[in-house]
Amino acid sequence: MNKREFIKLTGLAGAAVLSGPLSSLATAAAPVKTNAADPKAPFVLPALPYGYDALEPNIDKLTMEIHHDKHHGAYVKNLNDAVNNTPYASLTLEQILNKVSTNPADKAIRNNGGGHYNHSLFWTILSPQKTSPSDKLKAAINKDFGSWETFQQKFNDAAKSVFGSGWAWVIVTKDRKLAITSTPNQDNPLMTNIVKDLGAPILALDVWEHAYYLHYQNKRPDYINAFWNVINWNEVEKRYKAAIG
Ligand code: MN3
Repeated sequence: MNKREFIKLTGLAGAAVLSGPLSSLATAAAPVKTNAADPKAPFVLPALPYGYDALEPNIDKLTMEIHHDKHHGAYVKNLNDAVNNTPYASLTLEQILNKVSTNPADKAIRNNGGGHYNHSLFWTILSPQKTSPSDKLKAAINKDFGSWETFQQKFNDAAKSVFGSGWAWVIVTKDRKLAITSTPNQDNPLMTNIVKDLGAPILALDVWEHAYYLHYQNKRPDYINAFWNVINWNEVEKRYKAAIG
């Protein structure tokens, strides 16, 4: 394997060529693989790193099947269609997020590029194995939020208060601090020209109804509580370390 192939596989390509204040933060971005063999479909749906039923009873099998295969699958297909024959076609996903704007002409790329990035990240920060945050991460949480309980409460409040569809995030800001934020729809904290609270995402929760409605119906708070049982803290830690450099 040559260096270029290695970079592509490990997802570092986008980060390496990004410029601007988020260039180093984007190193922590989800490793989104591209399929260079097919220039008409540069983006591919990543496989789930566990079985569809692996997160039961916290997240049910049917929700995972529809969410990954149909919803995420559609974001990938629509993103490929949207970038085709545009200047975006030659960019990595991280570069697209950095460039995309509120211009209505960017709408499909914004929604589907965000959708592809956000879900690629989301699958990796879930795990059927019980993990726990490291002492290092806990110390950073205590420093930036005061206590674990405050951190958890603030994250839950952010997730509950998204009106309609969107995401709650833990990010590392450019001054290397942890922060909690939320975004509507498929926007995310790497969209330099769109969102106010920018940073490297290390934890994310999808609060679109498609993420929980089959099992939890209108009870979003129950889904948020269950989410804490299936967080892959090893992955969160990896992203935290990459973000603080
Ligand atoms: Mn979703």
